[in-house]
Amino acid sequence: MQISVLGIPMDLGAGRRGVDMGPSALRNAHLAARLRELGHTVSDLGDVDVAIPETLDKLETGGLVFLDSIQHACRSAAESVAALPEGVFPLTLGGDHSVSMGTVTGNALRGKPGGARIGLIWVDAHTDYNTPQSSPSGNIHGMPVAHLTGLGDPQLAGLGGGWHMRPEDIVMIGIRSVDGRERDLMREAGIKAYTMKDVDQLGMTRIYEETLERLSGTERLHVSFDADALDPTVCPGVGTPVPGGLTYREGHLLMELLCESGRVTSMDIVEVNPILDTLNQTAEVMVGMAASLLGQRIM
Ligand code: 5AB
Ligand code: MN
Ligand code: MN
Ligand code: MN
Repeated sequence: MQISVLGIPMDLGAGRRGVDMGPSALRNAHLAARLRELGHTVSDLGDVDVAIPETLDKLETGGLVFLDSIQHACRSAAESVAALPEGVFPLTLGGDHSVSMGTVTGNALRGKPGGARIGLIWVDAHTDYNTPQSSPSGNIHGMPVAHLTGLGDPQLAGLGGGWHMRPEDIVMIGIRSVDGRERDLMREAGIKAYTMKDVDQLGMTRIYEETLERLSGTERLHVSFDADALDPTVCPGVGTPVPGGLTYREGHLLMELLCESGRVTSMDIVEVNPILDTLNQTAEVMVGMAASLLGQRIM
C-alpha cells in the first residue's frame, strides 16, 4: 500500500503545551522505517503550517482560545488530505486532537466533493463531544467530534462546507472521562461509546465485531487514536492522563483486528506529548499501534 504521512504540529487546542512536538517524536520513533518493513511505500509530506502560540493574541475572535489559527491549520490539513489520490492511505500525526476536525473532513471529501459516508472509530479516554457552551475548560481538543457532527462554533463546524458526520457512524472505544453536559450531548446525538467497563466486561474482540457491524453501511473507515486511550503506564507522555485505560495488548488487538477487516482507509495518531514523556516511550508505543493497523503480525 502507499502511505502518506502528514504532520500537524499544533498544541493550540490543548491546555498544556508540548503536543506540537508529536509529529517529530513519532518520526524519531522510526515510523516510516517500521511501515516500509511491512512492504509499504511511505512518503512523508512534511508538516502543515501551524501558527506559533507566542506570536498570537490568545483570544483572536473573542470566545474560543486560538480559534482562527486552529481553523486555519485544520483547513490546511483537510485540503492536503482531500487532495491525495484515491488508494493512498493518509496517516496524519498530531498535534492535539482538534487536528481531527481537519483530517476526518479531508478523508470524507477525498475523491467525493459532496463528502462520503465515513465511519469514525474514536479511540480515546475522552469523548471529545463538548461544545464551546458545555466545555469546562474551553480547550478545543475536547470538542472535535461535536464539531464534526455540526454542533458548536460555525467556523469549526463548517470546515467541510455542508458535509457533516452522521452521529450513528461514530463509535468510541476506551472511554472513561466524560463531562456532565457532554454526557447529555452524547446521549442526545446517540453516539455509541464503549467505556472501559465495556472493555472489561465484553472484551475487545466482541467490541470490534459490534463496531464493524454498526459501521457496515459506511463507505470508508477512519481510526482516530488518542494516545491517552491507553493506560498512562503504557503512554505516560499525554497531557490529559486518566487511570484505568486500555492495556498495551488491548490496543494492539483492536488494531490487528481492524487490519484484518481490510476496511480502514485512514488513521490519526494524536496527543503524543514528548515534554511529559519518558524517553519517547509514548511515541514508540503509538508507532507500534500504527504498524499493527497496517499489517504487522506476530507470526
Ligand atoms: B483529548 C475535557 N473533557 O473538554 C475538556 O485529549 C478533556 O483530545 C478533553 O481527548 C481532553 O477539557 C481532550 C476535560
Ligand atoms: Mn481526544
Ligand atoms: Mn483524550
Ligand atoms: Mn489529551
